[in-house]
Amino acid sequence: MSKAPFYITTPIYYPSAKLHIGHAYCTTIADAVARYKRLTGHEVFFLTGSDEHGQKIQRTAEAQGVTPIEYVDKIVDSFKELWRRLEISNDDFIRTSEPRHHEVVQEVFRRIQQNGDIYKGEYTGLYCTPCESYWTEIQLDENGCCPDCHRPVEKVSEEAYFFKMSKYADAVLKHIEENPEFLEPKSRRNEMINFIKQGLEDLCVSRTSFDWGIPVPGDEKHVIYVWFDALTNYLTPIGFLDDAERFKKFWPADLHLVGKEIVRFHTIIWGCILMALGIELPKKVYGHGWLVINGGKMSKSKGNVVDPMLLIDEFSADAIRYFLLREIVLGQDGNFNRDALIQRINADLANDLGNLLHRTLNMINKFHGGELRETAGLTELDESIRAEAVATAKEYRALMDDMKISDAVKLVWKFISRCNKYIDETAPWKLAKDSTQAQALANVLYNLAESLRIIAILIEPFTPSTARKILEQLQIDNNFDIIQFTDAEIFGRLEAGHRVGKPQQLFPRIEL
Ligand code: ME8
Repeated sequence: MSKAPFYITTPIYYPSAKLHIGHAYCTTIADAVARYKRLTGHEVFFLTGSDEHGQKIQRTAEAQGVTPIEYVDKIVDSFKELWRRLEISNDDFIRTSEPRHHEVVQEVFRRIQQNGDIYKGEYTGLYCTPCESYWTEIQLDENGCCPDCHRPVEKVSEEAYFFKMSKYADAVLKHIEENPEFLEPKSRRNEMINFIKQGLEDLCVSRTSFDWGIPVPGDEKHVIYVWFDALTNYLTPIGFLDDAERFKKFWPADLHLVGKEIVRFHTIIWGCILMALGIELPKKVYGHGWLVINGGKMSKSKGNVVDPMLLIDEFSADAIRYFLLREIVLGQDGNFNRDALIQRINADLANDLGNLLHRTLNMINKFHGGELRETAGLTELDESIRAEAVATAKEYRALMDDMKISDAVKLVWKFISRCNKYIDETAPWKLAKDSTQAQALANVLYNLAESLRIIAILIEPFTPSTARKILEQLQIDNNFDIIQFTDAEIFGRLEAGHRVGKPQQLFPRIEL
């Protein structure tokens, strides 16, 4: 059976500095979705990358006495290293400085220009260099600064190319209004509808004041506006220019996951570009919230950034992934707090999950020499834990399909707590002392091992390394290229006679 394709993207990150935990948040959510989709039998293409052009990068490189490409090469290596350590399962990494991307951007520009939707004119406007964004007078904040980053804007005047966004405004508005699933959550959708209703001006899509960018085809003193260049990255690796079949398979993208401040670019500007190209719009743009520290956005200029690499060194990638996915409700802002992180590690990972695994394997080893036995004559309690396992997998699927990721995490941990309670209720150490209870003991130990097998599959999108470790200790093949979500939907896959391994600690407790 051919697998349904699923194309998911993160934004491509600016290599203007090292990435912080806020960037890692975005990529971790995308990774959880990508892994879940693979588990449920999709052919996933998961893209992330780096957005390397623009005046800001050029200026930073100059200030450091290196060329832009020398500057970005080093930073992009650090992105890749972070994603490797965080176990991000991206299928490709697009760099906008790559020739494959230049070709696509120039072709997109050329096609729109040939249609008459890109024209030459004179631009006078207010530009925020750090955000690479043009603003109109009315959009500025109360101090006359950039409404996003609140830094001063510059008045620029130059010959430039314009993209006829105004021509597509109504069509994009209609698309947003008529397709509620196109832009989520709902709050973002209302913002964009209001934004378009205020009127869209044509967009300036070229600059002449610097040259670190992709040249306008046939007029090389202009470079293409960095957002026009960046958004087009989503078309580059799926065969837009060179593989029509592959392009048809993966486009329209199933999900562009982006931070809330760039929803405007991904729905309105990108929507207009795609319409001008005569290409379908992505199926969904999801605008997530920000990771904040004491209520303010984490940013380099505020000096409040948290380095994900150091957190991984200290607590492990899975602990960080768990915290981000569990603590922050997708679509809302969430607070990053070290004490809260440590509490989650201790309570949920070391205690609830770690103890369940440890106690289960310990008892199977101690009472049954590490072997699972045939079950028979189940009690109501035994039946209820089995029913709850199956119900958990079912509800989990519904939540994940609905992007309710933190709810899905909580649901699995509710089942983990239920399993721990089952141990307390059945008291296997007492059953082991009573020879008339041999079957009851076999039933409890089997149910626990089987529940852990299911838990391991359900947590793989969140904490992949922990999932593999649990299966390894249960001595079950832990190759997630083969394991499917359906393996978690059926209780009773483990065979009597199966031998489990010795327990090993999953998460050490952290002293506060
Ligand atoms: O915007 N919390 O790049 P970028 C949550 N190059 N998310 C955060 C965050 C925080 N504290 N800080 C940043 C760009 N992000 C463009 C994208 S796509 C064609 C071009 C998220 O490196 C932010 O919301 O500034 C955004 O989605 C992503 O990191 C990249 O930000």
